[in-house]
Amino acid sequence: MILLETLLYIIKNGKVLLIRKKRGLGAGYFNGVGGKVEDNEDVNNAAIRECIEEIGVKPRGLKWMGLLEFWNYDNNAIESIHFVHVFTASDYNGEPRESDEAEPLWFNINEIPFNSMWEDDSLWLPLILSGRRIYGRFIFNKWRMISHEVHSICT
Ligand code: 6U4
Ligand code: NA
Ligand code: NA
Repeated sequence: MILLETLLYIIKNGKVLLIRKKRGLGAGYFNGVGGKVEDNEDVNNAAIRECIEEIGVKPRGLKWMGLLEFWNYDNNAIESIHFVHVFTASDYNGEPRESDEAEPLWFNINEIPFNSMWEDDSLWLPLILSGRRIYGRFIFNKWRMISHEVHSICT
């Protein structure tokens, strides 16, 4: 099963807005806002919609920053492959608010809570926050990362 998903990081005044995810995949972890791209929706609009749904703000100044692949195995069986398009946003309309999916919190760029995030995040999120576009591929077995690669995308 291949899944198409988004992640979005609002960066403003030297801080990045993360959510503590309250349910679904990665519940309990801090992450960007995001979720599954719907039928007849492009990835950009999905990133905007998920941000509105999860924290009630409309992001502005979106930039496409990368593609991540997560290959999830249960021993020899492949369970799911996630293609995740990552965006940053430089501003937003409205005020972040909690929803039943997510609690929004601001973090200094150099104080990201990697110990409470997906294992892969420390390998690529700093690159994106420093403005680099990336491609990454991460292999998980039973939700533990067993291998990884991250590349800068040339322009
Ligand atoms: P539903 O409840 O189906 O509407 P939805 O919010 O659309 O859920 P969900 O929560 O399954 O989708 O989305 C998964 C989210 O988790 C996406 O934003 C991508 C993100 N994600 C998945 N694996 C990840 C990983 N290894 N590292 C990471 N984010 C990951 O940083
Ligand atoms: Na979501
Ligand atoms: Na969704």
